[in-house]
Amino acid sequence: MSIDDDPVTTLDDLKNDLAGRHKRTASGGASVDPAIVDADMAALDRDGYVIWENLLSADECERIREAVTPGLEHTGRNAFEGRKTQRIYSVLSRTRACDRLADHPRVLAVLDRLMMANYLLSALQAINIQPGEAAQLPHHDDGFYPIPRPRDPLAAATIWAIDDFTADNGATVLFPGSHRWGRRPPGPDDPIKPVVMPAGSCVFFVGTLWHGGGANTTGEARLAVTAQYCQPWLRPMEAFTLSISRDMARTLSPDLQRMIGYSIHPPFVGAVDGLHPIRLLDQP
Ligand SMILES: O=C(O)CCC(=O)C(=O)O
Repeated sequence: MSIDDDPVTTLDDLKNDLAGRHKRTASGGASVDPAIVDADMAALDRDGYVIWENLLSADECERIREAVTPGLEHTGRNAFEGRKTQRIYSVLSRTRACDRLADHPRVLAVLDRLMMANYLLSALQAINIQPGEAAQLPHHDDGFYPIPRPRDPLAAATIWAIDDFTADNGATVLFPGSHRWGRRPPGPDDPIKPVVMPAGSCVFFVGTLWHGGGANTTGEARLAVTAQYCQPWLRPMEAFTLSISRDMARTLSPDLQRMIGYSIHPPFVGAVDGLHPIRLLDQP
């Protein structure tokens, strides 16, 4: 190659996708009608969240419940995790039952616009809020990245209702519009919205939106699965490249492979030995 053909002639060229064999490919979000994504983006810009009802069938919810229920053993260790809330971390390394939630086209279509290319899966967890649980501490999910607000979101979250979410069984509580706030936390006069939605629905919100699990004053538990995502240059909450073996990674969808770290944030964030990490999955 002559110097004239060199793909890098200025430092700005390093921001491009320089991968040879493993160029960036479209995500599953490309299958969603752009007009639908426009409406979702408008809602996110205005409110900080959008609710999609009935994306999963009753059978799909049942399969997820069957897959995660045996792992619901421990209650939380503090008021944030919830003393009467059971959580399963690293769901991706335990079952394939929630994969289609984590790489759902409707979710990816919005992430494709909200985040930089090759955004990452930051967490995949099941959350079962048991009877008697108090409301969770309000928080915003990208609050542990020490970059002052107001700012664009560094992350985004989905919460999938596996049980119906009702106003008194622990439905997630949102503070609409709080994604635009500066440093202040919610106060008693701020309007709140319990995300009442039928099982199989999903609420998507940006990482700057204040929210929390609701109090469960009913006699039944409320099961949900949450998938969270972050910019490709941030450290995800859950270290999936450590919890997922290469053999398991080979069985994942290309979207999930990319989102657990078999991808590059140009020019070299995430590289292995100077090369694209997906090459590891071609090796025995
Ligand atoms: O379970 C919920 O509804 C919300 C949980 C949550 O926001 C969290 O644990 O970060």
